Amino acid sequence: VESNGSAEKHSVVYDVPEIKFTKLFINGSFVDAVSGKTFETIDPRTGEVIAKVAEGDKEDIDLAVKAARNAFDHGKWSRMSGFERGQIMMKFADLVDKHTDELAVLDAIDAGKLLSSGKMLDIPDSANVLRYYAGAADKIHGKTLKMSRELFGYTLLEPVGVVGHIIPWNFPSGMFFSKVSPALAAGCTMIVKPAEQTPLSALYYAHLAKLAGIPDGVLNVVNGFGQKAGAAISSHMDIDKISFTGSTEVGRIVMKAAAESNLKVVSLELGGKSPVIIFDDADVDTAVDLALLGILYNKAITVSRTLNGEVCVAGSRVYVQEGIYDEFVKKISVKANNWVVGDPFDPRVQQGPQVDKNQFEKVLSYIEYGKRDGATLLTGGKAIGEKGYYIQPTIFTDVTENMSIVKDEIFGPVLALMKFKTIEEAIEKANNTKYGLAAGIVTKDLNVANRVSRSIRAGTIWINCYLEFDRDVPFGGYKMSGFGKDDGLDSLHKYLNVKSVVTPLYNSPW
Ligand code: TXE
Repeated sequence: VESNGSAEKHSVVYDVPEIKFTKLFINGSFVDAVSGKTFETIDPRTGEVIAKVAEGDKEDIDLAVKAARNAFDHGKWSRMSGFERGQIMMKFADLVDKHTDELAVLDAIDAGKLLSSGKMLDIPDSANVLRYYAGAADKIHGKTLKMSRELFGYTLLEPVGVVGHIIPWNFPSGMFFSKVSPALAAGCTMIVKPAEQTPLSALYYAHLAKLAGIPDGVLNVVNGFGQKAGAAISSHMDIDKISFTGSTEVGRIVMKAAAESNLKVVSLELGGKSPVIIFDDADVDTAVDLALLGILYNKAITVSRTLNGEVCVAGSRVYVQEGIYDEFVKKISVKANNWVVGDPFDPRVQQGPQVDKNQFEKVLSYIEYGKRDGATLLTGGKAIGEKGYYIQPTIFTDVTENMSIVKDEIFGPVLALMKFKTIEEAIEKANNTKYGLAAGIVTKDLNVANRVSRSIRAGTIWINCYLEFDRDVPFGGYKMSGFGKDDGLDSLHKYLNVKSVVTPLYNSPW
């Protein structure tokens, strides 16, 4: 156990297991990249190489799209009954459950996610997301239309076709299934491009999909870099829809490429800088826990689920009303200083490493900007240890709205703490951002909660809670946090086209 002044770093020895799948998964088979190239995937606990993975590029995306188009056009999946599709998806979910331990290990070594969180949350939730959409697969139907003349009109909901999913590294499993499951239920075929930092679990899922009976060509996984494999997806002429989660900058590039190629439909789930507003009437201890949960993504009470701020809805701006501000600052500093940072395999650990060197350096440079701009460091502010990408839980006070630590998405364990007087001021400050992904409100006053929740321009509002995701709750942003919902039945509809059919009711002239 290492002590670091602020928080502690725990280490355990854990051998990297055998990595079974490292190739691309195209048309039901694991294959090398056309170029024969591979890239290294790195363990963020140590900075060491875990495995070499096939590196897909444009030619590989072309092959995957051809397979997906062929599967779609032959109706192997799209014309299978919804019930049958649902049955296969259920089987897929059972296989995910069966391999939970192995999958949680893959995400822990590839993304630095806590093993306990993978076993108890990420992987079981992934299987349940599959089941949720499996249950919807045979309930997809259009409407009978009330026509103004003697016509019979109805709508059909049809799968959009071939989908490209580009996903990030912060939830390698959760993100995979929140994209793939509704698309499968809708009857689409698809290509998934995982993030280059976390290529491993998606390949395992491809293997399980085949075992479950998903026909060849329906689900293809092509690992590779964003500017090559990712760009080949967004500019492809034969992909009908793209579902992207990642940075706002890349979201813009993806949308532009879609517009300049075949005008494929785009949905974007992008960055955030979410506010948590804590009113005077809140219980300060509970509010401190919620604020820490928001930025460090920990749920110590039910189950540890820390993610070191690498979550798009991180509550990275915390506004505390003046009456409880001083007490809040005192209490949050004590808790943050006792936070346990370390190896994600250690069950005592609350916060693992950042995913890679880039993110680690990005977070540390924002901490420097905060200091440079005159903010006060309440806790943390440093890297931990010599090896791996660990950062202390960092809280700044004395921050102003124009500082980059308040404006930019940092995507790490860095919190900006601010004081406010009135509800109007809180609303104005909370909305003073280009993002609009989520917001938290802590108060016992229902009128305040109602007023603030309707005044904040964000896709999700958590009242007296934070990060309460559920598969039936649509998730997505306002403003530059993107558009189009993941989760819930809204997400299923992203993968469906509405076709209108009209015919004369009586005496057709034809
Ligand atoms: O994201 P990128 P990065 C934010 C967060 C983070 C920052 C950078 O602030 O610090 O983004 O992270 C693929 N055409 N989020 O660099 O680059 C890429 O291969 C097509 C928030 O990892 O956006 C990966 O699969 N695709 C976010 C995916 O896009 C391209 C989660 C995301 O990578 C591409 C992750 C291109 N030109 C980061 N360039 C969230 N909303 O949760 C890259 N990609």
